[in-house]
Amino acid sequence: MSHPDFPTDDPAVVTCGLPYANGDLHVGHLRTYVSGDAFSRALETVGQQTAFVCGSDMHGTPIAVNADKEGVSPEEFALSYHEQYEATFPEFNVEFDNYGHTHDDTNTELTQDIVRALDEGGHVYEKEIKVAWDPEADQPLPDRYVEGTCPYCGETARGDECDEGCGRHLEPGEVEDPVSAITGNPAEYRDRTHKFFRVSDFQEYLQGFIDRLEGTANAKNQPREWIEGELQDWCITRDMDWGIDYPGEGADDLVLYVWVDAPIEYASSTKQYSERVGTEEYDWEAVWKNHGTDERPDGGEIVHIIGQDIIQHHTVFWPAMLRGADFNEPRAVMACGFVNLAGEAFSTSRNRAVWADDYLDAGFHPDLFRYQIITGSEFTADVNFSWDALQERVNNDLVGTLGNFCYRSLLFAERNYDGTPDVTVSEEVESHVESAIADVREAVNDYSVRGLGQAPVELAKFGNEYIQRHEPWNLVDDDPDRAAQVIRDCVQITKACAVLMEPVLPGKAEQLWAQLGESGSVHDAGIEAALEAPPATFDDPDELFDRIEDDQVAELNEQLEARVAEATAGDGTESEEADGDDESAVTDLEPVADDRVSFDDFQALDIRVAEILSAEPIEGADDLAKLEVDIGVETRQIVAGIKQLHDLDSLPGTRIVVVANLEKAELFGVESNGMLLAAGDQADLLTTLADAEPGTKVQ
Ligand code: B3M
Ligand code: ZN
Repeated sequence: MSHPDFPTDDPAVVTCGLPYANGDLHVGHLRTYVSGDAFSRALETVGQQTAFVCGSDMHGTPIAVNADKEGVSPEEFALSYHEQYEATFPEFNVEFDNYGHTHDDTNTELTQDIVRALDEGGHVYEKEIKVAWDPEADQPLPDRYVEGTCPYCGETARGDECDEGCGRHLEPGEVEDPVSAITGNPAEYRDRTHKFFRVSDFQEYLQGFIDRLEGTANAKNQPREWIEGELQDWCITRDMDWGIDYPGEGADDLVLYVWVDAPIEYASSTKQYSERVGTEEYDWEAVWKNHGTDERPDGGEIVHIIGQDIIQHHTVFWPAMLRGADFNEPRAVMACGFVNLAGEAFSTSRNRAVWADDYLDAGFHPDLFRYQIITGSEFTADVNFSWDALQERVNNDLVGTLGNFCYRSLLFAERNYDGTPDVTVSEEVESHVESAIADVREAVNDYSVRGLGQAPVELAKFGNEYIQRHEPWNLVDDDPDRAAQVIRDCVQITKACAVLMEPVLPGKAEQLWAQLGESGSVHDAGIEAALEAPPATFDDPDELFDRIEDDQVAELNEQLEARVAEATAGDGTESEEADGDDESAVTDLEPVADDRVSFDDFQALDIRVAEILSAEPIEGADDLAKLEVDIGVETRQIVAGIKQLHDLDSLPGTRIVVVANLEKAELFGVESNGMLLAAGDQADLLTTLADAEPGTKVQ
């Protein structure tokens, strides 16, 4: 059974994945929060009562490890990041109704209540398991205190997560060849008694839940495999001091696993909000407690916004916990892709990151970042942040389209009519604004954050075309009635832009609202305000957005490069890489060839993704290597001049790009059946950014 469309009669809560209070925020982290903020504002704009809550995730082994390194208590360590985040979010116009943390009293109590309820419901049992142990430090090694090999994919893994390989959650005892992260010594496994949550009790329930779940397709599809297969029970305790104490008998030395109390903070934070504003205004229990049926739980609309790497926690463990404690289930999970920095992953160890403060220090308005990150790709896809991408979006969409339309409309209106001309809006424009409103309602109900960002710019595009089509500047003298009509329409479109901008560009929408002479805040305006008449008079407008100039982008790029170089200096391999970009390489660049090739000629090349299976030196040839490569449809032998330039032993498994239909050639008596593509004198091998399979055509 499907849920009724937003807005519903029940209150909603929008939550964002909790940041670990464990380090500075960079713009990659901010995607979830900016998107959650925009989505919750949009829900309110369409008339849904909504609370927007979050909090810092204070527990877990990495925080304990890092606090230890700094010689402070985990609480002191985590609280200082918590305070930092609380101050940073509003600087990006991310305005939570409540921002708590997982170690506060509200969350400690609610977590213990929920775990007690699961225990009383018979869903928790005790089991003796093998726990990694550091024999030298004589202490247990929970989660990240132990490193080893993933039993599923063979990659290096941390104790609770295969973060460099298959991405699976790992249970205690699963990692193979364990090594202590504290002393580096081989760890032992010892028997310890732990508490387990019997997730399998909820298998049937979860199958129904996943059918009802709304949100993004990845959040619905990814967990099916787990929910339909055999569900493993979940170890919910750890041998640690830092965390929330296990509430039951006989487990005095155990704390709850961080992933138990972290999602409960969603409810705790809502509770704190309720307590602050009063239950008359917002009742957290009406949202979170379940008194209804499976098909239509009688609670509110719970919407979780998270990164795509934590879907399993939110669609398996979490709904099972909620169900076991008789709480309401999430209505929707929206899982976003990652953020890349200029096409590559962020690397905090190489300081290859744009930190939240870097962005703010550069002096850009927060709404510009919000717009770029929200419209830069579909919500579920990876998005690229770079200063160039920011410049491109801002100059084209915000300066060139949205800002330009609003400014010229208000300026014309103010100069000629002191404000809004005294006529009614035309049917054409009214119906266009109505359809823009319908687009926003649809974006909300489709969970399309990108659609929310596109709506006001699309409307302004129409506005620019409308003004161009009617040329009011030519009508003022000859046909003043027509001129007044056109400008009246443009002021209406401008007002509609302000209303539609609010979710994604809240600060700029407020400025535009004030320029229109509106009283109050655009934040409190419902979507119907887009159709209401603007004030009769207003003052001279200001330009809403400034262009981002090339020299500023160049300077910011240089700062970033210099920082990466500094962070990697001293590290042989990395600094060599930085040196590889040296100036001589740049000044030696050839001009682009004058001769053009036709598209058909280009199409004649059969270029494909391939995977290197083996690489061997060719005896007697200084530079040549013989490669076996998988091109999907067959295995090929290719000769390439890379012997001196690459470590041949490390090449198998590398994805490359080859021209598959090049004439065969013989080099040093060895047949070469195809050519690999590589850049420059160093034969920098071309590869793919995502995971296109061998055989995929490059076009
Ligand atoms: N603190 C951060 C992460 O894994 C983690 C989220 C908790 S959400 C309940 O992205
Ligand atoms: Zn793995």
